[in-house]
Amino acid sequence: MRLTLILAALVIAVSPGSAAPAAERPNIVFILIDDMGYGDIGPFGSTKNRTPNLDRMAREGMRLTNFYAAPVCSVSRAQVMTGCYGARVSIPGVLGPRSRTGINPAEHTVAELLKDQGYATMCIGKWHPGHQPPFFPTRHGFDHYLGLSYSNDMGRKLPDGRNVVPLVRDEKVIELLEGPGQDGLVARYTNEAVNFIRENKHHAFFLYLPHTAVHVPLHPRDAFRGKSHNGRYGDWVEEVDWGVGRVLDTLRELSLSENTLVIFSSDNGPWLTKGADGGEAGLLRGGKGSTFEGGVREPTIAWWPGKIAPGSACDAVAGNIDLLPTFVAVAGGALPTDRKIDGSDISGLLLGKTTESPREAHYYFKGYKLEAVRSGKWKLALVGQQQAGSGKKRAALPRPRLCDLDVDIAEQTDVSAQHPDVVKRLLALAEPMKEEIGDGSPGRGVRKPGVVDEPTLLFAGAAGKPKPRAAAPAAQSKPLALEALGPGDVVPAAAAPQVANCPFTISCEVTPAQPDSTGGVIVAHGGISTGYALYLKDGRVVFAVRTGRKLSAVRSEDPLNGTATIEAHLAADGSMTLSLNGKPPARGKAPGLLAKQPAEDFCVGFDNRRPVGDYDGAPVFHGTIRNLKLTTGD
Ligand SMILES: [Ca+2]
Repeated sequence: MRLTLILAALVIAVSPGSAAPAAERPNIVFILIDDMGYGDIGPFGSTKNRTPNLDRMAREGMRLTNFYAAPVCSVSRAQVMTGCYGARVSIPGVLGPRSRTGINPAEHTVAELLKDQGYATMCIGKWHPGHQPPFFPTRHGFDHYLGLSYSNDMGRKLPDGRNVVPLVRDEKVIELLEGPGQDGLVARYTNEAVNFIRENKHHAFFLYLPHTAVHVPLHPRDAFRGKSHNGRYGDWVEEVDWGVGRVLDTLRELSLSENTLVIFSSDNGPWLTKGADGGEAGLLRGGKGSTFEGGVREPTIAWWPGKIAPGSACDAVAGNIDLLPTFVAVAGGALPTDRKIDGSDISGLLLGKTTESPREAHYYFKGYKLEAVRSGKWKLALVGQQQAGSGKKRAALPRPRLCDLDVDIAEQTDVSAQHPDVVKRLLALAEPMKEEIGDGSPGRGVRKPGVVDEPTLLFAGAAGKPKPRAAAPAAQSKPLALEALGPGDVVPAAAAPQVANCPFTISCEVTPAQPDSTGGVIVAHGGISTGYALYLKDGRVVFAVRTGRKLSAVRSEDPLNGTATIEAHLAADGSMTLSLNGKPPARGKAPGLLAKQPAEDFCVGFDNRRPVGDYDGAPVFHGTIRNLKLTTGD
């Protein structure tokens, strides 16, 4: 650290025009809320939730009204860390507790780049762009970490039956939180943040504070429970507002306000399918999981008294991919030149030097699929978007759909026929990005994720669960020991069921957490060239087989309605059947058996790498999966 500081000082000494002197390097605080909607706080129009501290933050700072995240958690967090679209760094969807992937150690995270500038760095809260040990915050540039490694609804069972999530300090699990154990998280993170600020009051610091709130399950603590006018969701929003107030008050008290840039935002839109437990997108269409504005446009406030104009608003297009370049610029650093960074420095917007976005376009990816592109006020949808990330309406559009967001923020009116020139210009912007990052599968500019061979749960999980390596790799005529596996479990590729040139039957019993669940992977084994998967799509069960890149799928007649036994079979001649609850099966046809063994892991309840089927990114199945069996033979 000392050497780094000396080197940084030397660089500053020889290039005074390009770097901020150490004394002027601002502290940087980024507060990220989970699943908070565009319409959930006072400065963005909420009349239900009382947010006096955020109201004050906005009065003293700038509202960024066109600030974009990604449709889901892990992707957004990867964007914050790398300054790139999540799909570019191979984090296209949500990662489960046993996911093998994470941000590649070769990427330069914002924490690493700020550390190079001599910053003290800490991450407090929900991490989630990969949580196997090589992907811990402490391996990606943070001096210290405290928080839940992933979402608070990704509990795993202990041998005694308790369902817990791990609270990690630095690299050790220090507590397993069950249910009400999560109640104190906002206060705990906030106290930790305040301590970190106090400890570093004489030293430039970067504090990344991604709250576990307000993601379902909702856990406001006693002092806030039942106090808002908007149920427990409002209670938790109001507790978050309290936490923001404490952080800002601490900066004021230590006379650090004028030397600290604080940004507040959310990682994706409100979880609309949770009803009253989810937030609101205000005037925007859609929610979490969607590339409509409601899924990705976030209530964002920037605060830096003396530097950012009080009570101002910025309507230019910006987003969390721009944070890395912006933070590095205000810290006096330089961007890496060995790789493409998608974001741009928006400090000119924050400091009132310009009102023009530095980016010609913003791209809306869902998984590896480019679904829409925006330039200025125009947004062009290339495919039918989903309102809430799942369900109907994700088909090819008869023609791209153009909206003028200046007058149609709710994306109701297609004006493509009136503006063919605009459509042409946006299509021209979209095409190279489809090739580069993806039009359904990874493009040529996608970089590899970090991958571990043997994922761990971070703590000892349910008793009786077979260790992945214990599963028999040999060809079998009896079922593989998969019965004890549940959502989030992974059998590494080498130990996964051997299905090359074998007819096989896969069966299980599933119970979705919500009776109206519409999406989620039940089993995935394979990738873009070979494999098979069982998943929910538009509320129906799909059995898909990929052979030589061709995807063949059969879909259940009936929607999945509560608990169901599922049996899917691929026969020697490629015939496919899919039966629910022993009813006469739906039938389909693949070109034949899988010609080769999938190189990917066998995943339960999610897909840890590239999708086998036509689900988006890597959707997680919420519910239980029991009695999983895979039998080979006709
Ligand atoms: Ca989220």
